[in-house]
Amino acid sequence: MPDDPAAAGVAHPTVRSEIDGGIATITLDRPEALNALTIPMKTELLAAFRSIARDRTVRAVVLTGAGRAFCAGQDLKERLEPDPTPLAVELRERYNPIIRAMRALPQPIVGAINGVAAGAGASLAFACDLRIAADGASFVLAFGRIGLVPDSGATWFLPRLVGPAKAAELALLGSTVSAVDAERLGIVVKVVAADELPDEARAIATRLTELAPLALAHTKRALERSWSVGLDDALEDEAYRQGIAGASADHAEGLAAFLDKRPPRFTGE
Ligand code: T3D
Repeated sequence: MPDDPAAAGVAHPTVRSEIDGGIATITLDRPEALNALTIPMKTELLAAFRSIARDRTVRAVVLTGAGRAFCAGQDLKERLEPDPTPLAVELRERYNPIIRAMRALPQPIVGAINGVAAGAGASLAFACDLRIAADGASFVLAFGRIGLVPDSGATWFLPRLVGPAKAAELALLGSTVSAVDAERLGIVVKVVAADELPDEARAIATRLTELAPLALAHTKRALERSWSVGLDDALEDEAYRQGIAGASADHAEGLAAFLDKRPPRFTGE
């Protein structure tokens, strides 16, 4: 599948990507199907993340959905079309590359969860670095209801977000988690009124744009790596990354700004 949506023959993009003020906003844009993921949409989403990864003007990303849902996961109607791709292949070739691209992205991703995040839509939300939710949003691991296993990273992210016991409950029972409960469980950092969500998400993203990009990228990687190593390795990993950050122009700028009592102007160098 080509990376370029135009090359993929996509007449009406289903993923919008706009860059403004160092923030890339990616909007899943099939509101009539609750932003359920089709093959072209997954191709466009992966292309959007890959493009942002190469764009040094982008300091933070907001991922959200158009209309009343964040994302209802796999488009189930597409699965009923003749000769669908086997599920394992679909995951390996289309879903997993998106999740890997999100986690490898140097820029932090703020999930602006505007409505229901179901199935792989919940996984997309979990793969963001931070999440903020509208008061009517919800999360549901709907996989079991259609005889499937949680995928696209759900079994990896969820225990890390909420702990093993709650993860087992949510994954096995497929219980719906309201926005308020998601905040209580630590899945989202904040719940806001729906009409305030875009501005609140942008405010968090703006704070991220004001920080040193290289340090943020290494912080993201160090946090992720910490889950698979012991304390000794984590200490060494921090020392390695701090060696890089400490030699950066941004660290020198941060020190100078502190002494001058002015805001730092980070460049990512
Ligand atoms: O390739 C592979 O399959 C492997 C990867 C799998 C990953 C997965 O994501 S598997 C899980 C797939 N997702 C689901 O099972 C969720 C299905 N949807 C729902 O359970 C509910 O729609 C929601 C809980 C998300 C929302 O419920 P509600 O009551 O607010 O809305 P609704 O009335 O059910 O849906 C509104 C419309 O969206 C409706 O269309 P219509 O009847 O008005 O024309 C509905 O069919 C459509 N829609 C909702 N989800 C999907 C969908 N259309 C296609 N695919 C969907 N996933």
